[in-house]
Amino acid sequence: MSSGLYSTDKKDFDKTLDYERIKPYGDTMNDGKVQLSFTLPLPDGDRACEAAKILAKKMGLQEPNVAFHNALDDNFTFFVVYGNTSYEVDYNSIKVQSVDVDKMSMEDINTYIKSNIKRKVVVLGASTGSDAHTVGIDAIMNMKGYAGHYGLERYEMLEAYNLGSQVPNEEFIKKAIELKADVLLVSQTVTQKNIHIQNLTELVELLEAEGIRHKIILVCGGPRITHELAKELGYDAGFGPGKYADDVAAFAVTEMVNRKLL
Ligand code: B12
Repeated sequence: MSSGLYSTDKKDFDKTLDYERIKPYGDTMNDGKVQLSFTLPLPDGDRACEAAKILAKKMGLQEPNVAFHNALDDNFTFFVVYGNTSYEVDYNSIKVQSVDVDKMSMEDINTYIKSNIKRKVVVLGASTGSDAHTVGIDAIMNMKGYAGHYGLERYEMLEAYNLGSQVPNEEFIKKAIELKADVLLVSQTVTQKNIHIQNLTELVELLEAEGIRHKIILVCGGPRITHELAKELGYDAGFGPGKYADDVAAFAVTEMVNRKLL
């Protein structure tokens, strides 16, 4: 659990900075400048720009300016509006649940496995249920990696299998048993009508019914996944945007060692 509390010495770069009253930064500290983009189902023109400004004011933006507007077609216009927000946030009061593990590089993780687990770790990943999005799970698993982070297939001490998308939970578990997987990685992107919760919950229930949940490190990820949600649903961890193969691998291998799943 990290609270995000800031020590006062961090204020040294600007004396007017108050972590209990954080406002967006535009040109000067605390000016509250924000930029907002949206589309209105209106033809481009002066009246549409005025509509965009009125809407921005109703959203709490003071002195809104339409910085950019562009007709998408005859009936829709895209806007970028710039203005000052009247709101602020108490940063010191914010508490978030985050995965608590030291950063490790691919090399560190391989060395850690060699010293502590002394065999290859089997990792099985998929985008499950009806979810057809593969880019997230590929980012984590593919050899070539993503955003400068090699995927798990590249790790010398991991045996990584990516089943792709639309994998039914039953099939995923069958493969996990067949491969004697140590770590299961589930990707969920679509959240319409809470389908991700349904898919993720069903997987936990099926693993429990098979009597193997406690033997496995179970991790989910995706654009709307938080660590807090993952824990609530019975997962060991959850990872969202900005997290990569090394983050999940570091968590999985330390968790295996902590839980003595060797
Ligand atoms: C590409 C795309 C598609 C492609 C997918 C192709 C493919 N092979 O993957 C296609 C065209 C097939 C598609 C289809 C649909 N899509 Co789509 N799609 C997208 C799009 C544009 C990009 C998603 C993406 O690739 N992101 C890049 C990856 C790298 O990011 P990421 O998934 O977040 O992954 C990172 C982290 O989340 C994390 N992570 C992800 N998974 C995992 C797993 C683990 C274990 C870990 C540790 C970490 C992790 O690590 C990654 C790297 O940091 C998004 C919009 C957007 N710009 O985000 C919409 C979007 C996701 N799609 C959406 C929708 C609605 C659909 C459809 C339902 C549309 C329709 N009506 O048919 C269908 C659903 C089909 C289905 N059955 O699933 C919505 C989802 C809304 C919602 N919240 O539910 C979005 C947000 C678009 C929108 N604004 O409406 N889509």
